[in-house]
Amino acid sequence: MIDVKKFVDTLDGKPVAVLGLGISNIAAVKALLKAGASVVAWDDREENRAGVDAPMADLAQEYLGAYACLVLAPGIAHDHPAVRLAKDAGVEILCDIEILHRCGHGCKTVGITGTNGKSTTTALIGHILNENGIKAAVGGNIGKPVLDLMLPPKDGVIVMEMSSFQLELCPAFAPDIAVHLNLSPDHLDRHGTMEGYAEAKMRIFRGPGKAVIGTDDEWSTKLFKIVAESGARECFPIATSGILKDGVYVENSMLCEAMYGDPVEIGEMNMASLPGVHNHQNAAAAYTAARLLGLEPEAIMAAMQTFPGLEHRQYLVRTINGVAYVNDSKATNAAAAGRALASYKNIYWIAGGRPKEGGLNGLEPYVGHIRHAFLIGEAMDDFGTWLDNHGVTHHFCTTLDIAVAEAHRLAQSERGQPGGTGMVLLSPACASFDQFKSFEQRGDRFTALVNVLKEDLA
Ligand code: UMA
Ligand code: ADP
Repeated sequence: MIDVKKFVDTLDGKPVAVLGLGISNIAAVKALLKAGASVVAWDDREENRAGVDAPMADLAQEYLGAYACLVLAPGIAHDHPAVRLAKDAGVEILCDIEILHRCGHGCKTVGITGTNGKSTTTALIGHILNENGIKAAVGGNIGKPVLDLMLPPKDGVIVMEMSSFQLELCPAFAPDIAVHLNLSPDHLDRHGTMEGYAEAKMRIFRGPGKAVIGTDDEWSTKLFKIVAESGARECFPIATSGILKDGVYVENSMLCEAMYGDPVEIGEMNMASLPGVHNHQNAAAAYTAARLLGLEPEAIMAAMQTFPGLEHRQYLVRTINGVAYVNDSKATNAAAAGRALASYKNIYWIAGGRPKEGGLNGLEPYVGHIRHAFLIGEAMDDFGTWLDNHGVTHHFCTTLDIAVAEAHRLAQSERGQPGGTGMVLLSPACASFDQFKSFEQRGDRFTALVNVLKEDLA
């Protein structure tokens, strides 16, 4: 656990209000109490207050002007009554990442944001650094609260996945190396518009340092121009489509560096744990960040070869009679699912859950890759209509259990037919919350179901 005493010393003895007792604020409460802060905590769900050893008060009924700050769970909308009270009282609103920053740890920091690929890139950067003897602590939106991390030595690096929600709660923190991958519609219920979403992402570039920015989509190209023209940060573009004269790009699966001169071919993108063009973007970003931290090209590429991949992201669970069963539960929007659909052919596709705005729009180029779709959850009817309109056969399975059984039956029975052996892919293009607690729980269920499938259907 991080020692937050330096932060607590800045509070002039005032209490800290903590709202939302999810994993990051449970860690924050523990760290604050341990460092001697006076804490008043609250969660609107009674079951989430139980077991948290801190004084409780409904913060929406409190005078928040008496508090030093409000530590807010990232998922809580900013129209929550307590947030409005804090704003009215001029009280700072922040999250655990800002607290870590104010502890003056002295380590270098890398922050990774973007709509898709954050966790993969974050884990990959951490892996490359650790493989090369640079102690890296990896946390943030990837699922490990930063205040639960073991602080690396001062020559180590803290690598943090940062969501747009967390960026909005970091008034001062800006990472030494800010990585932005891509931008496509997501979380619009929270940010209102793409402009609002982009504005939140832009916060990662405040302050001095270096910036690594994906330029494969229009929105991110715009962000690149704004940051580069502002001169605030030294900017390095990355791309997977087109050659760059001043950054890092992948062309025909070859990673090329042109950061400080003419392009040089660095190595083939052939790592089994990083399939698909989208992973070229993640690899280019991780490569660039590692270069900016002083590592040599060969050392970075060697470490990429041993990256084990991340569960729930195009993760091969099992192969049965040549049919691969792939868990891509983390694909919670159409753009992410599109990346997986683009990576394979003959797909028996399990999709659905709680749909995002726009549904399956954008997936038109990949309909030819889908052999049959198995639909689940709240999205079933809408996805069914979309697939009908695009000539994709499908059936309604309602639950993941039925979908896995049906996909298995069809994929195995059609083995060896024209078009070749297929693969079963869970890549839902939806949030999980209609039927599961999280995308992890959904992916774990898929894995458990796949692990008990029979090789012989007879
Ligand atoms: N709550 C209230 N009142 C409300 C709404 C919620 O009290 O009106 C309470 C809930 O009952 C719950 C808590 O607030 O107890 C919500 O917690 P949270 O989910 O916001 O926060 P954590 O559990 O700390 O998890 C957060 C990130 N969650 C979100 O941003 C929604 C986790 O990212 C992250 O891994 C974790 O911090 C550690 O940094 C998850 C996520 O879904 C994976 N992120 C989104 C994404 O990746 O798209 C942004
Ligand atoms: P995030 O943490 O941003 O949600 P992940 O690395 O967990 O990203 O990957 C989530 C999903 O997004 C995966 O299922 C994968 O198919 C897809 N994906 C990964 N990297 C990218 C990328 N660079 N661009 C688009 N989609 C991606």
